[in-house]
Order: sequence, then C-alpha cells, then structure tokens
Amino acid sequence: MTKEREQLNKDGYVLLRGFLDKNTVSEIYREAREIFSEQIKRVTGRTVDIDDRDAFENAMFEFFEKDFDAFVNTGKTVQHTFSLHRLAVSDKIEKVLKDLGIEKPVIGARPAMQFNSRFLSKGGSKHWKLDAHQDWRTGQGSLDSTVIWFPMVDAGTDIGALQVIPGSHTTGLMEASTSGYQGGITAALKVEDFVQTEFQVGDMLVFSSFLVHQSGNNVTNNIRWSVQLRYNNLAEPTFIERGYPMAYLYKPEPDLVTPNFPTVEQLKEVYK
Ligand SMILES: O=C(O)CCC(=O)C(=O)O
Repeated sequence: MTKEREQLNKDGYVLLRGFLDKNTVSEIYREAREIFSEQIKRVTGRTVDIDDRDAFENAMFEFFEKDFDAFVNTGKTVQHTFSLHRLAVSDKIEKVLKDLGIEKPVIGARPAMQFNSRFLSKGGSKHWKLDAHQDWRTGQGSLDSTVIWFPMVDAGTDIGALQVIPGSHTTGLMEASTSGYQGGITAALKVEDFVQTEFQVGDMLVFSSFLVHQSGNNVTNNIRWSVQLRYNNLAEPTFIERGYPMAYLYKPEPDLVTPNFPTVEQLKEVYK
C-alpha cells in the first residue's frame, strides 16, 4: 500500500502537493471567469479584464447584487465546462483514485465549483460557506466514496481553505440538520479538532466522504475559487448490494424559464 493510501485510511484525507498540472487548473479557472464575464457585460454593461483579480471580482459582486438569478445560473453553468469535466474523468484522476483504493471509480455527482466570499451572500446569510458536514449524507454512495477538493488560487487560512477533522471518517454517519448543503452536523464538535488545510495552486486534497469538514472563514476581499469532484466505487460490496443508489436528483424545471420563448422566427434564424 502506498503511504498516501495509508494516510487516507488513517486520517481520512491526504493532501497531494503539486499533483495537478498548473495549466490544467488555470484553464478551468479561466473558462469559469470567461463565462462569468459574458454575463457581467450583459448585466453591468462593462467589459472586465478577467486577469485583473480585484477588478474582476468586484464586478462579480456587482453582478451578484444586480441579477441574483442570473448569477446563480451562471454559477451552475461554469460547473458544466469541458475543462472541468475533462479533468474529472482524466487518466490522471482515475489513476490516483485507483492507487488510493477506489478500485472501479464512477462519478458520484457532477463536478462542482465554489466561489466563497461573504460578498456573495444574501442579507448577511452564511450561504457562502458550508458548516461542518460529511459529504456521504448528500451522495449516499459507496462506503469508500471519495471527494477531491482543490482551490484554483493559492489558499490558506485567510481565504478560508477547507478545515477537516482528522480521523473523523471512521466515527460513523453523524446526525445532521439536512442532507443538502446548507445546515450541518448537529452534534457538538470541538473547534480545536479542526485542522486548517493550506494550498498552493496544484495541490489537491483527497478525502473520504465520511470525513467531517467545513469551509474556512474567508476574511479577505477576494473570492476563494475551488473545485469539488466526487466519486463512488462500483466494486464496493454494499454499494452493489444497495443497487447503486443515486441520491443526487437532476431534474428539469416544470415551467418555461422564459415565457413565450422562442418565436418561430428566432428558430428560423438559427437554422437558416
Ligand atoms: O469549499 C468549501 O468551502 C466547502 C466544500 C465542501 O465542503 C463540499 O463540497 O463538500
């Protein structure tokens, strides 16, 4: 067994330093900002330089304030990019999962991205960060289901990188106020048990979906951009026995999002 696998089994997580190619990470980050910039232009009327971090992120905050629905939908759209999905199913990720004991990895949920900032929250809510939770409750997949987490910007304490409780993956599924992402573990957890993780771009955290973890506290004025990838193991006996449950619901809107759209003329224009 590799020492990384031993550490994952013992602590519930392993931080792989410099694992990801920086260009791969920056491509995912760039594509996400480009998509946001298109909507920023529509909503604010301004073209922002995606490489001017402060100016771009201030424009993100303005977009959030001016058109919340579009912001949420754009936030979902950036989770559907080719660059992100390419990484999620890449040979490199498949190999590391197998090396870590996930014999037959399969995607547990669509790749996700988070943009953590207190300026991206409504009315002082804490929706921009997640309370202590175990991802297994949301995915309910194989017992060895595994999460990959990495930031797309250098991330330490100040920008609120993830905090984890070492060894908590073997203490069982804890009571929680919800199986969704808002709300969290209801049992009293000790603040001092959490370990603050720190990352340079390229570092990647792999952890058991039973590991208790929470968002750090981003006290900076910048956004903490991060990615989460989730996998199950098709070969894990209880997952097979339970009939490969899929607890993530992915369903269409019951109503038209844009009433009376499209017109026949619009369609003819597209297919002329
Ligand atoms: O990125 C974060 O702050 C929290 C992410 C997380 O806990 C999760 O996706 O399960």
